[in-house]
Amino acid sequence: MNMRLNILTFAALLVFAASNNQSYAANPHIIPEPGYIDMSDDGLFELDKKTPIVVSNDLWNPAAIFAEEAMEFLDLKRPLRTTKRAKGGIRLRIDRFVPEEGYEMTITPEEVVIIGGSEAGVFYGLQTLRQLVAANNGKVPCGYIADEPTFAYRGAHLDVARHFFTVEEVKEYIDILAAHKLNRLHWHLTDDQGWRIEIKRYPELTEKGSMRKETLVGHGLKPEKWDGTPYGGYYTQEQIREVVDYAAKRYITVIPEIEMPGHAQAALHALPWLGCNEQIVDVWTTWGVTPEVMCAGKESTYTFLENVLLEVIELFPSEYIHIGGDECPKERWAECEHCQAMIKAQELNNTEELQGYLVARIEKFLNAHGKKMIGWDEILDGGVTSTATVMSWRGIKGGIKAAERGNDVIMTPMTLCYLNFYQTESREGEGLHIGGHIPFELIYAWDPTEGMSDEAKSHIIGVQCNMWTEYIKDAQTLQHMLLPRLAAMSEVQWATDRRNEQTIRQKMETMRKFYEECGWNCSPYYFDGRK
Ligand code: TNX
Repeated sequence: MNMRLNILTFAALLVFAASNNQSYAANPHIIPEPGYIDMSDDGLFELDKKTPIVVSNDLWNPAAIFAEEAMEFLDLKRPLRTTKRAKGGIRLRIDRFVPEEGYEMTITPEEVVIIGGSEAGVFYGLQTLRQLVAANNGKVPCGYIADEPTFAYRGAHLDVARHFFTVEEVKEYIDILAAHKLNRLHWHLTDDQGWRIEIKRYPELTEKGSMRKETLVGHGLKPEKWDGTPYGGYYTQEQIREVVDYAAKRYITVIPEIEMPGHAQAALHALPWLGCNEQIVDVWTTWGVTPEVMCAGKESTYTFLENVLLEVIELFPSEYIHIGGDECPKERWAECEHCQAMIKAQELNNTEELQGYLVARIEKFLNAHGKKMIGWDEILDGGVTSTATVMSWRGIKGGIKAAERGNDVIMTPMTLCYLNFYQTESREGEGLHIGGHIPFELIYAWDPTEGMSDEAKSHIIGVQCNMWTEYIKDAQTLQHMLLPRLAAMSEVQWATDRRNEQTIRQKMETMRKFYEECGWNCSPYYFDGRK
């Protein structure tokens, strides 16, 4: 037995050593790593301005996107031609024998055939081809690739409440996610420091709640200072639709988050009757956790939340709606007659359970409107039904516990998934950020279902990275925080076979050039060997 294992290990080592010495053609650099690659065929497919994209099964959308993207890498003046009939070229079709989001790609000197399990599968095949085209000026090594994702939910989050990003900037963020084969954008639209989505029923939310008087300077060391500059921004419903549509064309579902009952001071500023004591509060100018939260005792709060959600449901086709639920201090509730009356009426034991009551009530409302609810892992504290999907941020243990209880879980632990954290230990040259330390290598080495029972594993629907923007003020910095760490994240989310420290370095050098050609701002630390 031991002997056999040794021989196997030795054989594996030989293969490994050989693959490390292989040329790019035999071992092309694709991120995230495809499930199966065999580039042993000789020859090249040469893509140029005359290459047609031949479409069947109505695959005009992925074809058109690739036709445009190819322009950048081949320096073309106009997009590639898309057509129903032509010889050779890039040929796209769907076959139900290929896994749902997967694809098979066969490259010969005459043609590239991409067969997807769905439109999305074809799109991902084209994203792989895009990287191959970019790496070698349109010359693609011949061979065969079969690929499919490990996780169905491959998310990235974007906080537009702390700092606002324009429609164009959000679209570019979406482009970056799509190039890494992610399929969910979790859009954090409301928080203490700003309400960013137009709600027709309550125009005050954006009229008053989208603007803060000023912003805390730095980490707020005592004595605290503020910058004296008003800051704001919001999306009209039309702009929201535009972003949702843009993402859908790239097979990304946008999941909106409306924070409740905490992280809602901007809403309380706009509509003071949402709070327990109805005191006038500012749109918050400081970071952290504020005691000013929505009152969970008054019926008017529930009516408000339902009316807001009705408009949100109309705007977002996503099956999930995120209701926040994190970091809700209970000090106002403890002193509030309405909250205390609700605790009594509902026979609850304490304010923790009052939060559980609010969340459960909102979940019922969403379910009745055909939507599923996601909440941060605090929604487990007040007792929640097993139908809610939990976003586990406070650590890995909470996620495992929820999965074992039968809740679906999205893994997004702060220690591995917070891309607002520093990228190097020394922090040299990184600018001011919130704290923490998450280098590329840490994410890359992570196995999100390690040590879990098969039962628990079956409830881990995916993995997400989060981008909180207290210290991320512009799109340049946003991309600097996102890249290259998103590449490591996409390996965790998509790839089945990814732990090869040798090849990932080479692959990332190629990817760095790809980012440059796309005009995306990638940070240097990983490439300089700094972690
Ligand atoms: C915790 S993660 C928060 C956010 C902050 C973030 C900063 C979570 C559910 N809440 O409100 O922006 O930390 O890293």
